Parts: sequence; structure tokens; C-alpha cells
Amino acid sequence: MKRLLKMALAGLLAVSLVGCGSSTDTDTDSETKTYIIATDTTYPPFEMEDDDGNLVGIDMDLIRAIAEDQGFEIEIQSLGFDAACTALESGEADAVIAGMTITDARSEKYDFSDEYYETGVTMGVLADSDIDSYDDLEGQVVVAKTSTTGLEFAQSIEDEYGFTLEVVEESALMFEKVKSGEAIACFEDTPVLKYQISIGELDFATPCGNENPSYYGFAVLKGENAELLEMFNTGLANLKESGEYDEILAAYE
Ligand code: ASN
Repeated sequence: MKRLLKMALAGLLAVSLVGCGSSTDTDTDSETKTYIIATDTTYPPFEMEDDDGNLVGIDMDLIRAIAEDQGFEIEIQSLGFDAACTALESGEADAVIAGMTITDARSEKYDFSDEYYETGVTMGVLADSDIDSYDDLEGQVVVAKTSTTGLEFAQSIEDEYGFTLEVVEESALMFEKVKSGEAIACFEDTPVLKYQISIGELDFATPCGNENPSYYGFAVLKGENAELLEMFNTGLANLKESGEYDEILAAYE
């Protein structure tokens, strides 16, 4: 009998714990909406796993802080950049935050938030590479990641400098190709390369400087989720004002 009582109590406790887990800290939150946010896989310092397997990074910290500030819930899906865009376009995700550059072409399909980070594209080569200008790429294999502005830039100079372009799905794979010598150079976003060089993750050099200076934005499908976009912008402004935005950035310097 005692055992039965214990089991019933344990059951009650479990139900009440589930109840706590699915709500936030107020009583009136039964309406709290959960948005599905798609992101890239490993893309430091914007999205990456820490030692305990938690998703961290500037994008992750920002979207969580904005959701908290604006009172909505998020479910983050780490899909890869191209897959994140596909999920957005098919309605499987409500938004993308993925170190995603605001471009004119993308603005035809997506509505972007206010800019939240400065970026651009840079050529990365091994630190001891002889490549120090685009001219040196002639006859070589160069790698870039599918659907990115890095790929777009590489394509824009491919004929002029006579290199062969290989396209891969993930930044990590792109870097591996350069490390192994399968490719002589890669084109990636400047802050991504600079960060990984600065923490010693990549023994790379960036001899050619920043191309196409631009900004990252949070994207929703054009004409959809205006409410989410507005909450992002308001939350971002609040974080900037409170100093939390600077704190998040400083954590990844
Ligand atoms: N930085 C890329 C772009 O905007 C996206 C990414 O690789 N996560 O094209």
C-alpha cells in the first residue's frame, strides 16, 4: 500500500514538473508562442557546441536573450546553412539566424531584421602558404560552402583568376580541405576566419583583406512572421541599450 502511495506521489510530482517545464515563469503564459529557429552547424563564433554539448555562440546567445526579453519561446534547429534556408522556405522553420549576410538577392525572398554584426568575405589559406594574392590562384582548387556569400564572391572572380571551384556543405569541411591540401584556399566570412585564427583553431592567414563589407541579419520568410521580426528588432535594441549585446560579443573576442 505504501508503495502504491509512493508511486502515486511520484506520478503527481512528475506531472507537476512537466507542467513547470512547459511554461515560463508567469501564470499567464499559456499563450507563449514557440518559434522554430533554424541555424548553421558549427560556425564559430556564431553557432557552436561548448564542451558540454550546449549550443552557444553570438547568434545563439542573442536569440535566447531576445526571446527572453520579448517573452517568446524558441526551439533551435542546427541544420547547416543551406538546409536552414530550405527549412525557412518550406515553412518548417519560422526564422533563420546563422551568421547570414543581408544581401539584395536574399531580401527578395526574406525579410531581414536590423543589422546585428559587421561582416564580409575573406580568402583563407594555410599560414605558411605561398598564396598572397588572387593571381596566385591560377590553376588551383579553391573551396567554398554552398549557398553562401563566400561562394558567391569566389564565383564572381573564378574566371578572372582561373581557379577551379569546389563546393562543400559545411565550413568545417571546407577548412579540412585546405588543411589537407586538397584545396589551396577557401572563401569564408571574415569574422568566422578571424575568430578561429585568433583562438588557434585554424593555422590560417588571410592575405587579401575583407571583400563586400556587409552585415548579418535575422531572417523570416518575406511577408511572414512580421511579429517575430518586430520582436527581434525591439529585443535587439533593448539588449544594446542594457549593455547585454556588448557583453555577448565580448564573450567571443
Ligand atoms: N555567412 C554565410 C552567408 O551569409 C552563411 C553561413 O555560412 N552560415 O552566406
